Amino acid sequence: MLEHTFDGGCSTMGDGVADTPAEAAPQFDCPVGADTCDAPGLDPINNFMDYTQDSSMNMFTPGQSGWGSAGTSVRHVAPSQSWSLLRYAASARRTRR
Ligand SMILES: [Ca+2]
Repeated sequence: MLEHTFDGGCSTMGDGVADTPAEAAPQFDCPVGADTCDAPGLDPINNFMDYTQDSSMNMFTPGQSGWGSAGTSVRHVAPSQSWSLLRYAASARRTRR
């Protein structure tokens, strides 16, 4: 399943997706330029699998897309964990009709 971008923290495994920059912990709001790990890349605050506000989230990486469409990936996320993702999934479903 697709993990959150902060899963694994700064470890080399991170979230298990090669092209998402590691981050130490979830980011909230929209901390542009945040960089919580020494590994290359700023924290992926624009990624749907982080916890930033909806207006900041606008992408999955190509590696994450390999897990399937957003609609199938987000079903693995518990409702209590990310309302933003669920709202995104709902809007994606509406768009698809
Ligand atoms: Ca970094």
